[in-house]
Amino acid sequence: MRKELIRLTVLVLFAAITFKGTMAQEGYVPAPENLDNREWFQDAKFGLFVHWGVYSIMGGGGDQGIAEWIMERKSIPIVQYEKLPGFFNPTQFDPAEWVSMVKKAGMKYITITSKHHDGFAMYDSKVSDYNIVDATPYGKDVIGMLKEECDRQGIRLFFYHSQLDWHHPDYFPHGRTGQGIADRSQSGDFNAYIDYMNTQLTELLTQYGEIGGIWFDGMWDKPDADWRLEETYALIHGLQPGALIGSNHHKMPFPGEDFMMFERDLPGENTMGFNNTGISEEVPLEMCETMNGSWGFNIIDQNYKSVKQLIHTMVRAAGYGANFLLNTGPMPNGRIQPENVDTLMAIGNWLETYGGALYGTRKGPVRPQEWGATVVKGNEIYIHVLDHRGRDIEIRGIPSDRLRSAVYFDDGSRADVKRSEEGITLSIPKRKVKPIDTIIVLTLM
Ligand code: JFZ
Repeated sequence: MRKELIRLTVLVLFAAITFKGTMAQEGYVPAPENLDNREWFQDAKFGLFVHWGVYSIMGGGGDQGIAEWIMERKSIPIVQYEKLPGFFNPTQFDPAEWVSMVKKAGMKYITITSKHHDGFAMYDSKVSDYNIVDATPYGKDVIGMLKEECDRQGIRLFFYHSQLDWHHPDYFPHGRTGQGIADRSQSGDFNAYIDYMNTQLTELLTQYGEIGGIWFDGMWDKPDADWRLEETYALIHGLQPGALIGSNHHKMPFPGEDFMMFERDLPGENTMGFNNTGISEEVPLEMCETMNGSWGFNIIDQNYKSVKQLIHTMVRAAGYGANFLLNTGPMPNGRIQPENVDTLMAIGNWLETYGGALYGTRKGPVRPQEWGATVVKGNEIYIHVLDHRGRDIEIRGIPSDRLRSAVYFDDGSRADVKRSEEGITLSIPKRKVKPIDTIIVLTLM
């Protein structure tokens, strides 16, 4: 009997521990406007990720692969790191220019760091002076300025908000990162930290009108801590039922989350080593990617991906039903790196011609293959051939019995598509092959 009781207690304890992490907004039912926004989100396909903070001044400190993590990677004590805001003066920040660039790039939304792991608020926060208005010579709320401009130009704004915080004294016990920062507090009340975070989130959800949503990151620092997600998610959905919540915890979505994200990997791929979950069928998907190897501004990282490579990733992501959130790390003067602007303009040019085969689509009947990807919109299937290799392409899983016509997206000329037992065979003559993406539109009956 006693043994049984002990066993039961152990079981219950174990269940409580393993459950705590995934307990979120149980029984959450998305509001109608949330469901509408999920459709909008999936139609939008393409957004700009912005990593901007006082770390941008350091430009990675001459190391490849360091940017917004410099505080932890170089073990900079809090008291020294706190000098950075004093140098942050992005006098050339022009929100109108940023948002026009975003529009020309064919992007529909921006996700910007309201607070990264360094704990510095890039907006006007009342609960801490460690923010851009109170602690920098610039003294202006860049997030508020950007939001106004986004509203003016019809771009939605999301906030990346770090749950991990290397600066706040109540972020204790410490997680697996930031151990080398010597002067972090040696005691603290984690619940007080969560209260503080929820207050900052309340500010973000009440000071700037309607926002797109919150992109959480950092739970992985303390996977077993009680993050009180239930409360945080209910708070956000209560203040703005339409706001979409996502979290970069690299697990299947928890209740209360409205989209699932993949960091620097296509859904289902795991080249980075931390995207080893499945793919949710319940919520919209998004993948984020860097233009070089850094999120924040890095002055030596010249390892830029080509326009072709980025478009290919965007199209493959769409083939999985995922949005493409492409990152830039603005410079400390407030301008976007010219190399990044060039890349974005080139992608925008491509989208101007081919966007009709991407925006508003959903994942296709066939999952992305070596040769490319498929997406659907209404009774049309768009076949994006990215890697042609001069061969016929067999595509299984296309309902060829319902096939009415097959034409090139560009000029509407007929494409050579033969029905096969399990799908279709596509022959593309060399003269029809496009350097980036050859698109064929199948219309079904
Ligand atoms: C996170 C951030 O740490 C990073 O600075 C950036 O903002 C990116 C978009 O998101 O990246 C992660 C998240 C988790 C792990 C590694 C990097 N992880 O679990 O090892």
